Amino acid sequence: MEVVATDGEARAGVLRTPRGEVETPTFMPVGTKATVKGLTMEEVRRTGAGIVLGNTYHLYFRPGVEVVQEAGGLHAFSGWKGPMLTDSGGFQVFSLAKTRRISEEGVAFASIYDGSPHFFTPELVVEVQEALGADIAMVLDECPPHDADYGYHAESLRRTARWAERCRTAHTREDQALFGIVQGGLHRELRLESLKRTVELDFPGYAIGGLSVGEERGAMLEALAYVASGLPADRPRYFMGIGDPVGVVEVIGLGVDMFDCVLPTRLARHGSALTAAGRLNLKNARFRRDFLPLDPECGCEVCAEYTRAYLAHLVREDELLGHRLVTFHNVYFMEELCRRARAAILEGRYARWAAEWRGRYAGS
Ligand code: PRF
Ligand code: ZN
Repeated sequence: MEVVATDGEARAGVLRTPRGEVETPTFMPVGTKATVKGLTMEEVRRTGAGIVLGNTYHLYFRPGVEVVQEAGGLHAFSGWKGPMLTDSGGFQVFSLAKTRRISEEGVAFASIYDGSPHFFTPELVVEVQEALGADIAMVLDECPPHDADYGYHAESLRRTARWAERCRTAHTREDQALFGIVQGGLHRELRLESLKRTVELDFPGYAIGGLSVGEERGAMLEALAYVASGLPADRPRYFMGIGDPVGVVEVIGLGVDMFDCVLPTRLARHGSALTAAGRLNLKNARFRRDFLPLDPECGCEVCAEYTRAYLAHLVREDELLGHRLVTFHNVYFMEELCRRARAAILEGRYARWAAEWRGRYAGS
């Protein structure tokens, strides 16, 4: 990772991977099941996205690692030619399973697909991610509820650090970068302990996990600020799971380079469009005869061709095309937001740009 410019804590950089370079800050659209729901990979590319995320958890169950491997890896299987990142599956085990049993060895849980019992260890999730073949893989971590007690967070972050070390030992692919994940909840000393232990393992990149999980924004930003300031400046910083435009502008201001979230694509499927003036719920009656583009300031191909009235009609009728077009626009919107943030950082006007941007964006 090359940091090209800084402005306050914000960074503009270039992330180098075996499958090409990505300008940062960058929003990674989520392709949980090796598809960004509704879009072809060629369309994803046209949104300006540079790197796409996949999920070990889901791909492990369906279609299964062997199928992806036989296809020649996640890139060949999905048709995405640029860089890819896979999350380790830890977060999905903790967020999706009704019950799970954590031990030093790993985590036991039931599959969301058929209830069958499974056991993820640091070694297994590394092996699976090596087989999937993304350019960036993540260590197995535990993301406890933010309001778990102090003792639990302490125990958990130490186990996550030991798992991180086991992941690093198990990791063999030289054409794949393995990122560490900082946990520790919202307690300053625990965050700093997790930071120290994770950085000691000397990963080529670091994620900040366990945030944006229901805690207050102020507490989230405070925790992010002291983690980010302690991470090595020459390594990429990935904030896991933030995708609301206001939050994104805030975390970029604190030095985040990469982030992902299902929000922009999920909102699209529910008929909500992201615009410079805030979110539009296309199911609202006021759009039935609104012949403006979704966002008059947007340069995307959907805004060039279609009106709010048409898209509102498709969304109301639950037409496939409606979901597809709004998804395209929303992902483009996030990538454009990143490009503008980057330009502002390069020109040393990030704080001013962010305040102006926030002033025009209604709600969150
Ligand atoms: N860990 C992992 N993936 C994640 C998270 C985490 O803490 C989050 C939390 N916002 C989203 N995705 N491995
Ligand atoms: Zn658009």
